[in-house]
Amino acid sequence: MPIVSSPGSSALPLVPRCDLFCTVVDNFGDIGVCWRLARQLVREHGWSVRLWVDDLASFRHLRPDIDPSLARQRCDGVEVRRWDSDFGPITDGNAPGDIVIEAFACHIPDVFIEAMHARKKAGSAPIWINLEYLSAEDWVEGCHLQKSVHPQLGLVKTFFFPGFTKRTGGLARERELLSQRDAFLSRPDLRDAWWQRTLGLPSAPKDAWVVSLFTYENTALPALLVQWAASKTPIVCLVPQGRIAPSVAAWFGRETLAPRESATRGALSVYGLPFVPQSEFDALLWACDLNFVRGEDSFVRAQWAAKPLVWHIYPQDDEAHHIKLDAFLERYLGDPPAGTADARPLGHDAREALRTFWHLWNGYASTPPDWAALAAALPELNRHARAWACAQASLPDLARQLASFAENQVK
Ligand code: TRH
Repeated sequence: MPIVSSPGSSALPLVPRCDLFCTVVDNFGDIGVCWRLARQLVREHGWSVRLWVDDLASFRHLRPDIDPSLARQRCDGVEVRRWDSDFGPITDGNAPGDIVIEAFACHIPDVFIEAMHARKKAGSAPIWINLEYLSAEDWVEGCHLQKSVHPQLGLVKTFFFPGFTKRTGGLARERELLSQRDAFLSRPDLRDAWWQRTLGLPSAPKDAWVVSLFTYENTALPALLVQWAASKTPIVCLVPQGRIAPSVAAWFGRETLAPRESATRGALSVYGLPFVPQSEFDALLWACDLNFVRGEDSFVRAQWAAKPLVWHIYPQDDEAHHIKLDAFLERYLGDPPAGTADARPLGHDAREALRTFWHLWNGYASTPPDWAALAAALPELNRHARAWACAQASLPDLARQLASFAENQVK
């Protein structure tokens, strides 16, 4: 479709109706991002949101009360619709709302697009948005809010890019997120309660580094586990059920590391974690001193946790993800903007320890990542993580930007 710039047309009602389409490509990031956004548009912006999902079984991992057998259900004020391969004819029950969001360039049904066109002919074209994947690359600013026109139907689609600068669509951040985080971090009793609830331990371990490990399969893992086992400071590693847990179990000579099972070698203790509902995922990140995360949504949440993080980026063909990873590192390791609380530039050693560790964790070379160098930098990285979160929080969040964009289309 040709890129143009032209505004939308119809007036936005008091309670805008939004259709948000989500295709689950794999894992949990696609539905993780969409579910978070749907809830926030309802709770914080008063929208009526219908979330179309093609894989409710995956969704159920994040939200256990989702019933995959139901074509239609309500959850936290969001109408969740099962997006079957046969969308069926357009009726009053599935006609396009005022805003249509296709997440990550998923293909919304032709019959639905034709119904959007019918709305346009009636003088109220829906605002059509393609929500893109997150990237820190420079070109994102130039593409954010670019428009293209459907060659046959004349419908205008706007490309909405999340990002880390004020010329992008921002990051998902709920209104209460940072105050909830700060309450958790300032109250050891909340942290202890989390340990009791999640692992049945009486309290958070003292004098140990606590690390969460939510990551894809990784050939660098055994070398890291060896270093952790030999660490001077004890390491407590929490491993959610999923893609990395079998490799951790295998390193201990076991078949599985089920929830609440543990294993110890030298200074390293590992605990299997249940896959928690998404609403409880932040607490896991807050409870740790260092978080290994992946994909998109956990990567963003780890930044809001204001703790040091190691990102296992989603691998792409031709190593394209390395460009994306380096673009983020460039921003993240840069000096915090003036005026950011507790902002001091990171020292050279801390900066390079993190950069090198991330590179090796993401397969840039077959050298093992250097845990000792990263561990030495953790206090400084901790301060930096807080300054980064604080600077990012000064920008408007993704849902707010989407809502403002939709409102501005009709002014
Ligand atoms: O699961 P991911 O790897 O997801 C993706 C998808 O693969 C997608 O196709 C790809 O394009 C994208 O990454 C970049 O990682 P992500 O994005 O971090 O999503 C994980 C979600 O799972 C996130 O919302 C947090 C949630 N989660 C829980 O709710 N409970 C848990 O216990 C854990 C470990 C995660």
